[in-house]
Amino acid sequence: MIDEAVAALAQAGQAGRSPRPDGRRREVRQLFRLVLRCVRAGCAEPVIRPSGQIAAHCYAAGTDLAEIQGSFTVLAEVLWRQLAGALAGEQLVTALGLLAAITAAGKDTMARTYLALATRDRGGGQPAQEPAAAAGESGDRPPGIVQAGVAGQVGIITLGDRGRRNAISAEMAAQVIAALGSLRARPARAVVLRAAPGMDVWSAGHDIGELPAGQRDPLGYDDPLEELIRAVRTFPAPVVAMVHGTVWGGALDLVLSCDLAVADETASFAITPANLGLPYNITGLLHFHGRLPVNVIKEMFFTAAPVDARKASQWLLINHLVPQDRLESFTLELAATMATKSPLAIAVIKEQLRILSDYQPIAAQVYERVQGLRRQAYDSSDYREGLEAFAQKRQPIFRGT
Ligand code: KGA
Repeated sequence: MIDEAVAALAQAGQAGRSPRPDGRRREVRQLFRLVLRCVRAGCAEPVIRPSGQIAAHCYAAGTDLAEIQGSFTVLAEVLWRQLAGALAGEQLVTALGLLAAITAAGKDTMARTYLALATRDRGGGQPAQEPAAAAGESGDRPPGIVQAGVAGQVGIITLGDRGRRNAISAEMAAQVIAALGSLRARPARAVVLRAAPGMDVWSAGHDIGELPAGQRDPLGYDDPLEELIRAVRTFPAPVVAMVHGTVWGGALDLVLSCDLAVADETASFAITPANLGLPYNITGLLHFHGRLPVNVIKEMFFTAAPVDARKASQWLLINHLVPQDRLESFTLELAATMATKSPLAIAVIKEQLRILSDYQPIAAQVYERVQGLRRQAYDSSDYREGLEAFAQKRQPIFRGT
């Protein structure tokens, strides 16, 4: 099997960092041992820490992230074929599900470690965090700005940066992505995303201080909030936004990217790029477009005004509006119900819906034209004014230039 994996890796051209065959064999053995440990344990947990170490080692060696993740994919494909040949029926489904969880957890951890190291080296100055710290599961670490816990088979991720009103910084995004990775490995069958109890802001949206000051796409593919939204949309189980308090800007994109949303009467929802002079990104607009009628989208984007919970319920921004004292129990019950259903069927249906709603054939010229229009806005003095006004705690004065 190891020979087959080595050959497959060579064929895929994904073993570039260790070109000698014995180097490849060592890597494959190392990954293979990890996978076997997980299979024996019946969960993906044992793959997490070593995957982080492998990623850190490769980062230091200058190896591309795609290359190390590619090794994992090739190994999983080889194992997949072996399992499919050796098992059948329910046993095969269980084994393949476990293999998928192991591969996903390994690749997730690698990506998170890489991201944390790259963020640190880009000038964040913070040491890279171990994934467990972000998931808050070790019990002996100081709590981060994000905590993760479990109730039965339901994972609960809590945004708890009270001082910054849960503004989504690169650090917060990385911690939520890490928590999702750890819940994926467990595996949790549903996840609730919430703000810490008592907060009256669910999230103040993108950390405005971390938006680029102009001449660069403010919401590019690698933006931390975009990465977080993708992590939620590709999480292989339902993610439920439980909303108490106000939701601002990109945080609304995050709520709409969750599979369901439940809110209480304190909730309100505002999408605010017009307050910043910021040209929202195409992917983000599509998230709104896939969920809401265009007149609602326009009113929300053009006024940037908060929509209260009652109206949000009428406009179908949320699935359920419940009394404040029922919010937690209602949301957990809903998540627990989904957790009893077939996880494979749910994961597949969620992925199909994501693929179908992301499918937007668009001509290259049209795409370039839209990007050109957006560039006019983020290169404008209005956008700089929007950022400066926020930093100076005053109303912006927009001139349309
Ligand atoms: N980014 C960075 N810092 C923020 C922040 C944000 N989005 N929101 C709040 N803060 C900081 C704020 O500067 C202050 O810092 C602290 O959090 C408490 O906020 O203590 P400091 O250093 O002064 P504040 O304003 O004192 O709290 P509040 O009076 O309770 O008011 C809470 C709200 C949420 C109403 C207020 O902070 C606010 O309006 N925040 C901005 C909301 C917003 O417009 N978000 C949109 C971000 O843009 C976005 O997501 C995108 C991509 N978009 O719109 O296109």
